[in-house]
Amino acid sequence: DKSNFDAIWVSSLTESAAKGHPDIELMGLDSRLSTAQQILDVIDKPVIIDGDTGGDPNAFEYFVRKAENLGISAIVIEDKVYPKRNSLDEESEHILEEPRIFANKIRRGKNALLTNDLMIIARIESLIAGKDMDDAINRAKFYLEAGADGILIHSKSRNPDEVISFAKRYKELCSEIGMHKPLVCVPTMYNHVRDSELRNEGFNMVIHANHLLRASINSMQKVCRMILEHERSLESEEHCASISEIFDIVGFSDIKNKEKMWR
Ligand code: SPV
Ligand code: MG
Repeated sequence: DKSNFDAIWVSSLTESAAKGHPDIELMGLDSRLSTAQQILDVIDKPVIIDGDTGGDPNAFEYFVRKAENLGISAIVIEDKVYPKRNSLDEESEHILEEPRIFANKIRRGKNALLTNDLMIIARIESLIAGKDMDDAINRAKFYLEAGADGILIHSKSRNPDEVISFAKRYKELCSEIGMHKPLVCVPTMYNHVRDSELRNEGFNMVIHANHLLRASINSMQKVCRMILEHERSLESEEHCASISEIFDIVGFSDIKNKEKMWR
């Protein structure tokens, strides 16, 4: 469907950046939950939360219960050691968690849930941390057997070859263990590949993780500069949404129509 997205990704990078913080697990998962709740209050799409490392297994149990209560559809946690660094940073050292320890966190999370309504998706950072494909596939096996509802394979390569070869091996693994769970990717770096191509390679979900925040930063900076330069806002108007567009988006126009109808 080219007219609309299917779900909302509550990204750690963009949630932190929107509040002026680096993406190093400073904000805490309660902040992520509160942002997700604000979104769920006004949007009727499934919400997927970026749960970073998920914290320790005890914290993770509380986190999944709170997310379940809010009506969140899925949580993604990544198999790095707290506090993680953003995966796209070339300079950071990305330290992976032991597969068995991370698998246990997933198991604890799944067991803490009261319903089957919240998916826990395990995000594999092997390729981010410079490990090989065998490491990534081995982890996928551990996590699926621990009850993960899906696998996200992340990559910061400019070329999609590594995620595509993971997808092939993942398909074989799923047949081998008799579990066919969704496969997810985040093509921020290999952004020339189309969603339909990724679907053909076996991906079930594609997350465009940060483009709305990046687009708004560009516009906000441009408009700030224009207002300062011209000492007025006239010139910046064409880069701004109109006030009536805001009224439409937030439902005010709808309220006015209803009030007219019932007056
Ligand atoms: C995010 O959007 O916060 C993500 C994806 O986790 S990435 O920034 O690529 O790590
Ligand atoms: Mg993140």
